[in-house]
Amino acid sequence: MCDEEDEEIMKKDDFNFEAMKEIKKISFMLIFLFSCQKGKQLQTLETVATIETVPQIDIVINNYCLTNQQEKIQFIVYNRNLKIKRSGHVYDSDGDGLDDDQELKATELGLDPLKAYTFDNFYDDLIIFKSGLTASEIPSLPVASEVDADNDGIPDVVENLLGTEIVKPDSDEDGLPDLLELHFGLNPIKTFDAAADSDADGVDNTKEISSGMPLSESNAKSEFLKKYELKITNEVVSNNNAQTCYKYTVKGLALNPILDVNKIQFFFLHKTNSELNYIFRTYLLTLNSLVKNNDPLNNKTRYILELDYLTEINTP
Ligand SMILES: [Ca+2]
Ligand SMILES: [Ca+2]
Ligand SMILES: [Ca+2]
Ligand SMILES: [Ca+2]
Repeated sequence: MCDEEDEEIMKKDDFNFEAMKEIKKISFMLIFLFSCQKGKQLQTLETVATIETVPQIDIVINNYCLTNQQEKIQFIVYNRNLKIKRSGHVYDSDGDGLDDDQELKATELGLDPLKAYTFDNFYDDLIIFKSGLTASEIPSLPVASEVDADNDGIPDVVENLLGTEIVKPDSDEDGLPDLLELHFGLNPIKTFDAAADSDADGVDNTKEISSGMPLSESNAKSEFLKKYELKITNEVVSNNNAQTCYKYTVKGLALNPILDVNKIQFFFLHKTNSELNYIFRTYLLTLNSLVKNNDPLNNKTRYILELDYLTEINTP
């Protein structure tokens, strides 16, 4: 499948890969169209599941505590192994930001949909895919290390290629960190797209991401999407002179049932005085260790998980 939505995202995804372009000047669009043509000849994984086959989880996060000098700004959670589209669920088995189908269609690269780093270097498959490089050119990439000065999940050498800043997790300061923008097909060095409404449905891109909705398919008139909209609430559970503690409740995060472990990405943003602080953690969710509640009304399984922010999330 090479749907219009994906083409649209790639057209918008035109940020600066100058360093890579110097290695080989190939436009992303051409590469993408080429891979789509190839994909038509391939057998693909069954990546779109029906609504009945995907379980959901409710997550409670306790002890998110801020001092008087700190201000709560933003909280986002998403499942790196699954995306929701109007047509159904799309799987990303290795959680690298490229759907299984996209990886299989990029036959010239030989990407492994079960491995985020097919080439065993520090360039994940998403970066390789977007670079426009061919497999034979990959060894010519600058030698990488895991040094990640701003601890945002993108090594310095990769940030240099992307044109993002190595000491700022949110290079364009629009409230969405670079890695999150990459995973959702936004541009990490242009501020306009966080507040833009790509699918013109009245919900801006930041709100779409934080409610689990697709950025480039209108939410309107879609019963399927309504069923999967995340409900996130927070309440103050203690408040004294030194700090305020919150409890976050996330209702209805969709899970990939094919995998034993789902990569859940948490992103907390607060301000200390005027400076933004990002906490960005991947939580590995093992499905068979979870409390399971049946939801006979909706004929599906609902999982429940309670986490402590201080000990289970806010640790490297
Ligand atoms: Ca993938
Ligand atoms: Ca970094
Ligand atoms: Ca940003
Ligand atoms: Ca929208």
